[in-house]
Amino acid sequence: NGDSQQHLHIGVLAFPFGTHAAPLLTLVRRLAAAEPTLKFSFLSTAKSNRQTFSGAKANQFDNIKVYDVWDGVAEGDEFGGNVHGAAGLFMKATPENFKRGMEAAAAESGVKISCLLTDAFLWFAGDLAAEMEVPWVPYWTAGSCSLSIHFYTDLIRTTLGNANTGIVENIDKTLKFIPGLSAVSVDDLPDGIILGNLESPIAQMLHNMGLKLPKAAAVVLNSFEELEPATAKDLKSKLQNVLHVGPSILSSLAPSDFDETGCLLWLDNQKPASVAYIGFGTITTPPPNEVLALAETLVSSKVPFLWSLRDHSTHLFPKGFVENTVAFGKVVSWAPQLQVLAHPSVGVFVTHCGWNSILESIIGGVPMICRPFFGDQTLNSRMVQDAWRIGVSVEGGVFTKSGTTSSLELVLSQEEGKKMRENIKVLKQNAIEAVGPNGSSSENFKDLLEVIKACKPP
Ligand code: U2F
Repeated sequence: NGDSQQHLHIGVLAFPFGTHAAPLLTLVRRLAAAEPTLKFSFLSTAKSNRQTFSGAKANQFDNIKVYDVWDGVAEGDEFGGNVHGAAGLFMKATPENFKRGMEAAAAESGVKISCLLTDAFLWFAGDLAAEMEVPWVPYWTAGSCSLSIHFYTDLIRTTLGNANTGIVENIDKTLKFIPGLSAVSVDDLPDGIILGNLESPIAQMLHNMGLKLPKAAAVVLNSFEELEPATAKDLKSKLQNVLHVGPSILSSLAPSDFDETGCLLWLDNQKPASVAYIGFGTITTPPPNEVLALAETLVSSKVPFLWSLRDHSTHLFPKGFVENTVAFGKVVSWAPQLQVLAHPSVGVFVTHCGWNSILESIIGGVPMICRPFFGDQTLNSRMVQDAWRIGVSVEGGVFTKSGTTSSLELVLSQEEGKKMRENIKVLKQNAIEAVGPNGSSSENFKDLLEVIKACKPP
């Protein structure tokens, strides 16, 4: 009833690296708008909160309160390492930092937390929720294909690896014993599933997550069922309330990015489907030799391009690159990527295959050239090329001048590229329908709301 709903307080725990907190907030905004009586406390590190709520994205919801939690860096220290190091420190600070944050949130609002909605990476939240006697709802910010890999890690290890030696017996083996993953081979798996360091903090975190998922009251994904039907069906049969609610960005209540770098105006002056948009997400820059090879490819092929590259990496360009390509290219430190990919001038997306990038490419109807680096990206790239047929892995797997030239040619000018464009149009239509009235993602979103509203304060 309405009375008890006024007392529902949802603790939202974010993973503060890469593109994790933003999609979680997109989901929370939708929930907060759909049910204004629910109170949300959004907990992440100060740095992540600054980024997530910056500029046009400032918090405009009365029922969402933002709390900073400790990032694990000792006071007075300056952390100079990379994102993996920072994630390690942060994970060491959990769950104590979140516990303290939630205590503050509960004290300030005078309402006990009745549900934990967390990034699925934060596997300990399952135990924390049990301790607090409230349900746990993890949000996987990527696709079902990669979630399935973590759910089935033990099965993959026993089926494909030698349990005694840890040695993979046949590197060509595919994962056809897992629904929806017949196109995937051992080589496509993230480090730490069966190859690489099985004991790394990230590998352990994701393995633990896979083991805890059956405890979740619902498992929410930023994907849509029509994209990965076999995997979605399988996960639904194994876990409670598997809810694909994406592509979340199509129902986002946040305003669009400003076009501070003039990308859209520049694209207005290019020919339809002619431009290569190049971007590698928020964490990765390709190694120097590959940036060089990609730049040389653009110089010699004269393919019009828009390249989003953080300022600190432009020194990797060959000398005079920006000046020599000014007639047909543009380099920016940040692009309004969603709008760029939706622009009719863009013909191909050269991408690292981060999940958000893939969804945005599908929504834009743009085929991809994939150069994955870590985590789910290799697996995503395999799905793009062989399951959905909406892109190719860059010839040779890394950027070389000849391989990149032929991949660009293939997607932009050849029959195969046209076919990819047709395939992606179908997926785009499916995505739009999924979030539309009575669409699968819309219905799943309603179910999620019901799960959250049914949470009783302890
Ligand atoms: C991690 O992903 P990343 O942050 O590296 O990459 P994406 O998932 O592709 O998300 C990048 C987002 O940043 C936006 C872009 C995407 O929404 O539109 N962006 C932009 O607007 N302008 C730019 O110039 C550059 C980027 C991880 F590395 C991946 O493996 C995971 O799949 C992903 C999700 O869990 O998180």
